[in-house]
Amino acid sequence: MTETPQTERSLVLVKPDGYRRGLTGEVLRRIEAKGYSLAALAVMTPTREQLAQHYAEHEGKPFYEPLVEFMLSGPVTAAIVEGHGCIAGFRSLAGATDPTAAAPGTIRGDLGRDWGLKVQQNIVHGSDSPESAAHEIAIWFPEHA
Ligand code: RTP
Ligand code: MG
Repeated sequence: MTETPQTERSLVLVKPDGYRRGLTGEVLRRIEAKGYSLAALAVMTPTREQLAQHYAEHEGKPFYEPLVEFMLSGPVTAAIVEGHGCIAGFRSLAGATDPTAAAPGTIRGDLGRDWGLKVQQNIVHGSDSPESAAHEIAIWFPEHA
């Protein structure tokens, strides 16, 4: 398949729960099976500073501190996903934030569950708009910003 250049990009993370559970390959498989491309891929241990920037919109919310601690709990895999419509398309693949409510067929619906913790551990993150994607790509892949 060919695609015109200047296609859309999304920043996807396989969060520490996905990494620990060995689901990184399964998430990447679903992204590729959908037809999107991986433009960059790296396993990394995020810093508190990166997470403060990434989750700035949630600062002050009750789940903010547990969310940052959870994201610091182990490696994540960061990816730049590429393809027309991939921002909405990946969020559709991911499913609802709450894995209990997420539809079967989605990553969170098929592979996630409520573990009774302070914050939802829901396997993946995906940018929610072109503006967030640009902001998040600059945080995780400054060389691709
Ligand atoms: P994401 O940013 O990770 O793609 O997820 P999202 O848009 O579906 O969810 P968002 O509202 O942006 O929340 C960011 C992450 O915070 C955790 N969260 N836990 N009440 C809770 O336990 C709760 N609320 C939010 C989740 O890990 C969520 O993905
Ligand atoms: Mg979000």
